[in-house]
Amino acid sequence: EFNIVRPKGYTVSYHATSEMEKHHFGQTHPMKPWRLTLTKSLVTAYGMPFAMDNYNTRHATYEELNSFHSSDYLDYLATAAPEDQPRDLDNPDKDVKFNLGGSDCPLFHGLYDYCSMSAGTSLDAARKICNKQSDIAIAWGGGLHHAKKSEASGFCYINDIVLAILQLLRLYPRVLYIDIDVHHGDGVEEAFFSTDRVMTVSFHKYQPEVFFPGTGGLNDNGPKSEHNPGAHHAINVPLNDGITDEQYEHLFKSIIGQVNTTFRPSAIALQCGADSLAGDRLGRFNLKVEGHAACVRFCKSLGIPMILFGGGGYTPRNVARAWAYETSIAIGADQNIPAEIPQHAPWRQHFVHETLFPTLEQSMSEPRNNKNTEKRLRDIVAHVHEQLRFVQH
Ligand code: ZLS
Ligand code: CA
Ligand code: ZN
Repeated sequence: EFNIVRPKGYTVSYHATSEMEKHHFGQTHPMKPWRLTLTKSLVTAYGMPFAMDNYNTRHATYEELNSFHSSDYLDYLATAAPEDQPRDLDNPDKDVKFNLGGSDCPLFHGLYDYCSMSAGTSLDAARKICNKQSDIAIAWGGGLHHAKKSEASGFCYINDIVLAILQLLRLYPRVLYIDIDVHHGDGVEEAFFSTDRVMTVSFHKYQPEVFFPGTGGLNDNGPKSEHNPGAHHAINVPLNDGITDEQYEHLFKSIIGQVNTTFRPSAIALQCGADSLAGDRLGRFNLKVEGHAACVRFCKSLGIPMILFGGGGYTPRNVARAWAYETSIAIGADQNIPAEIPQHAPWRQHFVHETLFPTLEQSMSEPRNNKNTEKRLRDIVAHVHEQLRFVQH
């Protein structure tokens, strides 16, 4: 293909299943599992599978899901039928159990299969890292960071990230979780609130009452009770509309650079939600594929075993561009792949602008006003620096 060869000295594994991509949340729902098909077809059109170990994933077992989620919740998830959805059209979120069946987390046919496949993808990725069979494991079907122990939330039913991190903790003393989805990674943060073996860092749009989920303020650094080892191990980077590549990249490198030297993670779990890109249907930022991908490149440069998860992303062609390009970074082929989408790529018609790197103007008719001042971003970095003084490893 385009001179894409296996990286020397390290292994990248790609975990996916086309079964997952066939599920539908409903006509109008923003979450479109077929964006994974689009991603895979772009990765394949560029010839990247030749440079990776490719695994068709299995379903996670009930016992595996049970390592984080409660049995009550899983039993309902496994048996609830779409017909059980409340029919009160004026108030669709009324009377839903475990937050299942409302408009954000609908019950749909094959829901349990979909969830167990997403989790299976991330668990397989974690196992490859633990067995030292991969240096970077890719699970674009995972990244569902809002799910709670006994509750669905924000399009997420099973928290595959928590399950994967629990696997990593069997072998690695400290895991760094980084979340570049435009939403706050609340479910993962909460799951590891009381341990100092996981540090969570989420970058997100923050505007309580207006933007989901409304948590993740600058001063939310984990419960500060006296005997909680997890205190100071949650870092939040609350941002405003319209942040640019340059600002985001600078912020990301200074924060993650500092976190890396103080926390000294032995493994990294990076949630790459693509709804932080410009032109996303639910997002608010002005990031281009280059700015988003710079985060992946920086994490790779730290030379620590890493899982790349998917997450949000509601403009499928942009999701596919970002995740395909980030796959090329993982295998070290980013210098070799041409920006032009290959002629023979199926679905090529989806990529209106036939390049991997659309400009801001191509991504959205009217770029958002940037409401992030340089002063505010400096204050955020200073606050994080203060927090890290409490962290000693
Ligand atoms: O991070 O804002 C909310 C909650 C509501 C407002 C929307 N209504 C429908 C329900 C109650 C307060 N929910 C967010 C969830 C965002 C989840 C992001 C997930 C992730 O990217 C990780 C995967 C939200 N924002 C937008 C919508 N929901 C939303 C937009 C459009 C629709 C269609 C389908 C359903 C109802 C109409 C819907 C939800
Ligand atoms: Ca985030
Ligand atoms: Zn999101």
